[in-house]
Amino acid sequence: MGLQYEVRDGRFHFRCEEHGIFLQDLRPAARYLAGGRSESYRPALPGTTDKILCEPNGDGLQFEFSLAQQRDFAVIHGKLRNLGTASVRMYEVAPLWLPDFGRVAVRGPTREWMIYRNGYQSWTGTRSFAATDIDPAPCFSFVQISVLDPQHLPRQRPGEFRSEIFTAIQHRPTGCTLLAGFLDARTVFPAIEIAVNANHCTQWRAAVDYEGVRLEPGAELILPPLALGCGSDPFALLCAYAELSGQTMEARLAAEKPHGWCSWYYYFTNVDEGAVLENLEHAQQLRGLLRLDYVQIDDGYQADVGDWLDTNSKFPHGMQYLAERIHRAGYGAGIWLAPFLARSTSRLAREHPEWLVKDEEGRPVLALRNPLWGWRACYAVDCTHPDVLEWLQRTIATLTQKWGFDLLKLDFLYAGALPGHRYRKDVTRAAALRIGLEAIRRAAPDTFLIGCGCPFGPAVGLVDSMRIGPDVAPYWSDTISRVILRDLHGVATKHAVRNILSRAFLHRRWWINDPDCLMVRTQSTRLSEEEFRTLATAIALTGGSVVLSDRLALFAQPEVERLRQTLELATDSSATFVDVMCGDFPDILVQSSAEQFSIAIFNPMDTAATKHVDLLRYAPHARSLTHVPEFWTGAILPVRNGVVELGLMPPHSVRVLTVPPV
Ligand code: 9PG
Repeated sequence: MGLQYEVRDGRFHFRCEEHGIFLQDLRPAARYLAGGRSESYRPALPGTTDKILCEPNGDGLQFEFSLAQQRDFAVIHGKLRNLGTASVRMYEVAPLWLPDFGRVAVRGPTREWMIYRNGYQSWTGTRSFAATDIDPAPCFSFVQISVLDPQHLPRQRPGEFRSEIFTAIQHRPTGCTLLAGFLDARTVFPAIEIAVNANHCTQWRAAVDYEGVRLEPGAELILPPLALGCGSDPFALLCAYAELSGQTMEARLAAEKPHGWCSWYYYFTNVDEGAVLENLEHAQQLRGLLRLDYVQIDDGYQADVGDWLDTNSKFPHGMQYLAERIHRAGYGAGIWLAPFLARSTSRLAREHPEWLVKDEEGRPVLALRNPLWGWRACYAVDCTHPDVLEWLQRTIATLTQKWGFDLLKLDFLYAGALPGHRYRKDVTRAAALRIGLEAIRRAAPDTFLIGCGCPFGPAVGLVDSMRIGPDVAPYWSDTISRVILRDLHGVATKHAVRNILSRAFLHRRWWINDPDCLMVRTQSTRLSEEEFRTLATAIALTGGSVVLSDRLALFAQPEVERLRQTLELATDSSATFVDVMCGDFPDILVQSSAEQFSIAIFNPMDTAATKHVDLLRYAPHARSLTHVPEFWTGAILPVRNGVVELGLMPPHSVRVLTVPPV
């Protein structure tokens, strides 16, 4: 039984007695500018649930809602109409907003709650927080722009959260969970904003930012539908929500996920033609082991950031030559670019300053300072400029149709949605990004597109795959990731693994999840054996692509063995359960398919910990087992009263128990 809903006393009420979930006395709200006046419209609702037509206000704004049951969710569909005679500029529009006297509660006191906070883009650390925690932002604003939405930085006060597109709140002791999520985020950035006191939410706003877009007389805004659901398995709720929203947004789901090789995590910007050819040659030796679908050249070939068709001197024969060589070796050819970034020194930025997103003073907006590119300012490309769209299509058509690349890794896409002034004034930042991505898709209808550094909604239905976490690195964490990135956001294997787990349910529902690369090397890395296994387990058991990023010439027995084991564990299906609500880092994952049933237990902590797992809780079908094997070590562990003792688990380690499939 799902949430019951009614409209009473002019307000929305949702409740589920079974799970102790109440959303009481909520109202819709809109903020807008009319003739320079800042106004709000927060009407009472008439008492029906199928066509809720609100009283228009003095400026002629009118909300219309309908409530419907869609699968296990109660869904609010809404429209905002301008019946007035003057155009208004819309800012925040919330189908559900909590006035002072309302209440949103989940079973018990908020100190027993966990709140899932989804991040803005691929690299934003995503985890659940205790309701009294602080959601931390990186230290410097030039770092913040590369992982957060500069328009909506976290408030960094205890108990205040903004979760992009969707959220879940769980009463931890009973498991009772409320899920709230918008079903369509393709052209807007919707979010759920929450603040709590001891017993319930004092703020609860499911809102869409229209950023001042005009609503002309007679026109209407269709709000993205908002789904509310409840249950006691938050991961199952998130899966069901991802399924429904993925269908609403017409997600693109490739039949098969490709495996590949990527130059970045061994060569970084030092990649050259010789390195690509060398790896191409050594890739042949992996043939019996790994179905390698593509070889992808990452950052480092371009003359400058923005000038994607000009190659630097490390690639003397140009990129078409390399694409041909890759094809001749029997692989698909992949190439990286950051289509919405231009470095100040690039031909693009110098010849077309009018193509850049501008600030109030007309200066180009800063999009990135990257130490690997010499710290020089990179600017954001204005995807709403008609000449930019033409340039984009020409560039993409050259890379794919002329040069023959079959796969594009589209990076730093957040730049396309940075706040600022654009050529078109009638579109949101999200819509601007989507316009750019649409142009790319038009120019390359059959190319496998991977989004990276990308706000999620605008890419659904356009990319085939999406990076769902920060970059891996040949280390677990470092001072920068711990201090500046607050142990949460940006580059670090720890941060990558956290997001691979916390966003696992999006796989094959919004796209193919890209967990980032696997490094199997045993040299030139600070990752320990345990840390390697943790990364490999997270990648293998969440179903995403396996992409190697090592120098293949250095592969010896240990590397081959690591790869063989990882592939033995790898699956194509989304995880069946991840304890995403347990706090900083999910520590249990279950993968159940026709071929395998695996339970992974993580110790993400910096200290060793004694752990056990209640096998029957996760694998009730394994009742008769007296022993289970641990996948990585081959150790056989006894099952006593349904419990497996894992002993002292070292820091950053994992144990994978494999039981027969259901
Ligand atoms: C290439 C890399 C790889 C990698 C991407 C992305 O803030 N920064 O300076 C920053 C630099 C690199 C980065 C992310 C952020 O990584 O995720 O796989 O393609 O670009 O430059």
